[in-house]
Amino acid sequence: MRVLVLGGDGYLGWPTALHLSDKGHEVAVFDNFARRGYDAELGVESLVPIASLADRIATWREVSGRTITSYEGDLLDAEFLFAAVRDFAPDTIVHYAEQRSAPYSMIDREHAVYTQHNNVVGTLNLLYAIAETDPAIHLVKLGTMGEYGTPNIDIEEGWLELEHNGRRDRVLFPKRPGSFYHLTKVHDSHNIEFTCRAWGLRATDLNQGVVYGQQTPQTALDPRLATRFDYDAVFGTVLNRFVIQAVLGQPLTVYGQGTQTRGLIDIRDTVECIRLAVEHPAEPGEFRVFNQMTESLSVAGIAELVADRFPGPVQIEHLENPRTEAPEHYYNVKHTGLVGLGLEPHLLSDTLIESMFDIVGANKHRVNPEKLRPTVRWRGALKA
Ligand code: NAD
Ligand code: USQ
Repeated sequence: MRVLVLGGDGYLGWPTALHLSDKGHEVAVFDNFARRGYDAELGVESLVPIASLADRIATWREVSGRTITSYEGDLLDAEFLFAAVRDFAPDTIVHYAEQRSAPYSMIDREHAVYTQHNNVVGTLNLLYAIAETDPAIHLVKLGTMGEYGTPNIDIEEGWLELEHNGRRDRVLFPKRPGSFYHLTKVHDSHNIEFTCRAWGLRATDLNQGVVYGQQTPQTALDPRLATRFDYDAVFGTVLNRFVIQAVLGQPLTVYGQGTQTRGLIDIRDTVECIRLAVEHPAEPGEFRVFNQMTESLSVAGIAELVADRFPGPVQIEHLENPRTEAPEHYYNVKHTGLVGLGLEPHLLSDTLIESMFDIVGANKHRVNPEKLRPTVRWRGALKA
């Protein structure tokens, strides 16, 4: 298949492009390098050095003999986007190209507006590009488990069968997201579902949990193929951050009591889920939703697991939670759709955590320890 990966220079987009190329698909990546720009803005860098997109692509060609096409541009530039879609003529578009940090979206009004504009308008441009170029293109869109929040009922895969006053209907599962970033994913889901209904587009919305890990079999082939590894309090995600903090001898920063529970997934399963969705497309007019996570863990549980595996003393520190989130809540998520397509999950293992300790150990001199403590407060956004 011909697959265009939007956000193909990012943490997940690059390993996905390699995985799909490795499996024999014709792959192109599209990116505006906004993510490298946030690093410059925040004064941080990926813990693991990352090559330029051109060097990554040249290395992949050297290592595998396979070609990846690249389009350097912005989803907000509709003319460029339409031209790229026409030029590459994909069967599938995998859409990762959004501002993905909840804290970044909560810095102040400018960052909230940037995030909503970038994500929602970018996706809307894409829906028009698909509809006007070739409505048969299958859109595989990255959503997030955080769209649902933490409701006091079981979380279904996108849709809910409902009985109300004696009548039944199938409705989109109610959403209660926890940041302006997570809200963009809800807005996207509604826009995408509408275009499936109104224009007959076909889409798979993947509500993904927090990703951990940094290597896939393809990125491990050459250091120039490495994907990014974020440690800072704005872009670093919880398990990756705790592993890095343990190696640095810094306390693991558990927000509140750590009783919040989240869905998680190994980066190797992320790229495989995308392959499965690509190779088993939604039907024309179908808005299909999968919950892309493999297990649920509490934040305190993740900290204990990392501390337990680390071969040295580790301090766990409970900070006042900078976010607004439910400390105690019910969490029971259905996630059978991708397993039904053939996913064989890598559950969190000692081996994986230990391999991450090694990756961090080799690069720990690159960390700026001042960027580890959270500075963005959910109510702080009001002051700007
Ligand atoms: P990332 O920031 O590393 O990658 C996103 C890429 O998209 C970047 O390379 C960025 O430059 C590009 N981009 C952003 N806006 C763009 C625009 N307007 N035009 C062109 N390119 C643009 O993020 P990631 O961690 O790889 O996440 C990828 C996707 O997966 C995001 O949509 C995110 O919401 C979702 N997701 C991530 C996680 C996680 O734990 N990392 C979990 C669930 C869902
Ligand atoms: N947390 C801590 N200490 C830390 C960092 C985080 O206790 O040092 C807690 C947070 O309070 C939260 C949980 O860990 O309860 C997860 O936080 P996170 O920063 O790892 O994840 P989140 O902000 O939800 O965002 C990440 C990605 C985002 C993706 C989302 C999936 O950045 O792109 O959409 O995970 S989900 O959480 O399922 O919505």
